[in-house]
Amino acid sequence: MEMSFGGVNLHKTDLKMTAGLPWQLIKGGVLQVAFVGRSNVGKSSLINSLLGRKKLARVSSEPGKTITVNYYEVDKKLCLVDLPGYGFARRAKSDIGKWSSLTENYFVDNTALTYVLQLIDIRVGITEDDKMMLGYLDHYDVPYMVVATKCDKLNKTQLNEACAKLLSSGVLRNNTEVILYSSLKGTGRDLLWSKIIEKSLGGSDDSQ
Ligand SMILES: Nc1nc2c(ncn2[C@@H]2O[C@H](COP(=O)(O)OP(=O)(O)OP(=O)(O)O)[C@@H](O)[C@H]2O)c(=O)[nH]1
Ligand SMILES: [Mg+2]
Repeated sequence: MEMSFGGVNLHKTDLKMTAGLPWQLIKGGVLQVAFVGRSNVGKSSLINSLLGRKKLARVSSEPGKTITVNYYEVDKKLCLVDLPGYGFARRAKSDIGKWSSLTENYFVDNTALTYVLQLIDIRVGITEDDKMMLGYLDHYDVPYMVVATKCDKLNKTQLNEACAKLLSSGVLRNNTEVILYSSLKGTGRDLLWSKIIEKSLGGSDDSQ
């Protein structure tokens, strides 16, 4: 498995910070790429897959596993930031308040944030909660692309249909890029890394 992209050595990764309260959020320093999406969409799995690690970020079939903002620093050049999942059907009101204050605060005056990966479960498509998140991203004027997760669960025809539906939903910004990903199989890994490097560090991926 490729462990270096664009001069970034993935072997040098560690969990730098876990923030459960707004004042613990990191607003400067090493560049950040944030991962957002509803609970269970596969954020933590995606981070593990990208980093070539099995259990760095905790994965669970129980929604709501990640309730903190977790910063995974790679080679002192880049932080992959796992934000708490949303989709609150079974959550207490106090949890929703905590989620909002942490998530909204994360975007405010965060000069280190370069790019957001908005995860959408390819089988589910864009939900009402996703629309709220996309609203935040528009409000804070953050550039984003979409990572369609769990692509191993659909066949090619279904994938094409689901993708077309995403792109014609009218909710995404014009020209939003969509990358198909499977953390289970590693599909999309090289492509997504080259995008992350391009969007955050601005260089081209010279590892190929
Ligand atoms: N088949 C398949 N399952 C996946 C994939 N990615 C994640 N999953 C499964 O989806 C479930 C949720 O994954 P997580 O990575 O914990 O999701 P999360 O978005 O971090 O969830 P929260 O921490 O609750 O916000 C787990 O059971 C994973 O094994 C994928 O690409 N393919
Ligand atoms: Mg998680």
